[in-house]
Amino acid sequence: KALGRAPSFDRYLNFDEILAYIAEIETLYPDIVSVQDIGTSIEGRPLRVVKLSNGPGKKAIWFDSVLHAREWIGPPTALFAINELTENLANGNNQALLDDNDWYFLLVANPDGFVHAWENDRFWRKNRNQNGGDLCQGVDLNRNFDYSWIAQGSTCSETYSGSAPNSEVEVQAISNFLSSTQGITAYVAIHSYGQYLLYPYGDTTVEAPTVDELARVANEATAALTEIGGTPYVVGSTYDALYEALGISVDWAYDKAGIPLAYTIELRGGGSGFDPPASLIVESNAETWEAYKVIAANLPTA
Ligand code: ING
Ligand code: ZN
Repeated sequence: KALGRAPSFDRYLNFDEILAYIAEIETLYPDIVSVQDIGTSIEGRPLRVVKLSNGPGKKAIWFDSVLHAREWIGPPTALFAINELTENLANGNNQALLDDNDWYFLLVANPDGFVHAWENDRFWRKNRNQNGGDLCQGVDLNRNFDYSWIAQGSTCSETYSGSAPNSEVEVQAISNFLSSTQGITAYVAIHSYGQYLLYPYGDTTVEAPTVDELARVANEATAALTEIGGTPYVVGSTYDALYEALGISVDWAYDKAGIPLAYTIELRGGGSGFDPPASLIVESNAETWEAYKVIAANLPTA
C-alpha cells in the first residue's frame, strides 16, 4: 500500500513497510538520499542504511535503531529525522543541519529479531542465531561488540553475549562500516526504554577522556528535549547512570572506532515498557528530534 510522502506516525511500521518507505524517499529525493546495504542478517535480511547528504566531504552522524528487537519506539524517531531532512527541509534550521552534516540511519539493525517480535513474540530482544542448535536462540547484539567483551550468560539469557566478540553478522556489519567510513564523528544508538542519554563507559567507573564534552552536549540535548513536553531525561555514563554493561556498541564506537561523540539514547517507554501505544509516537518523535538536532549541531570536524 502507498505510504504517501511522509511516513505514518499513527502506527508502527513493520520491516517491509520501513523498506518500502526507504525505497520511496530514494525515488523522491535522489539528490539527497542514497541507500546502501552494509550486510545481511543471519536469516538473510538486508541491513539497509539510508544516507542523507547534499555534498561531498562532510562530517557525519550515525544512528542505529532496533539493535534490540522489541524497542519499536526507536525507528519512528529516525523516520521523523529523515522526513525533516527531506520532505520538511525548509522547516526551522533543517537546511543548515543538512548543509553542515551527512546523516546515516540504520533503521533496523536486527531485522530477524524485529520480524520475530512482530510475528511471534512481541518482547523478543536478541537476534535469531540458532546458537548451534542449543536449547535457546539469539545473541544480545548489545553485548557482542569487540570492546571489553566477556563470555556471559547461557544461550537462554537475555544478555547472552555470543560465542566470541563480534561473532554476530549484524555486529560485524556495523563495526566494519563504522571503521571503514570516513567522516563519522558522532554515533547514536537508539534504544528504549528509560529516558537516559548515556555516554561511555559501561564497563568501568573510569571517566571517558572527553567526558566533559560528552556531558556538555548531552545536557544541552536533553534540555532541548525536555523543553518540548517536560519529559525528564537522565544524563551520565552507562555504568554510573544505569548499570555495568560489557561489549556495548557505544563503547566500541567511542573507544575502538574513535568516534568522539558517542551516545546511547534510551527513549521513553509506555505500555508495559517496550510497547508504548502508537498514540505516543508523535510526542516522542517531536521531543527526540530536538535532542538529535543538538547532537548534530555539535559534531566535531572529521
Ligand atoms: N537497555 C540497555 C541494555 O542493553 C544499556 C541498557 C544502555 C546498555 C546503554 C548499554 C548501553 O541493557 C536496553 N533497554 O536495551
Ligand atoms: Zn536496547
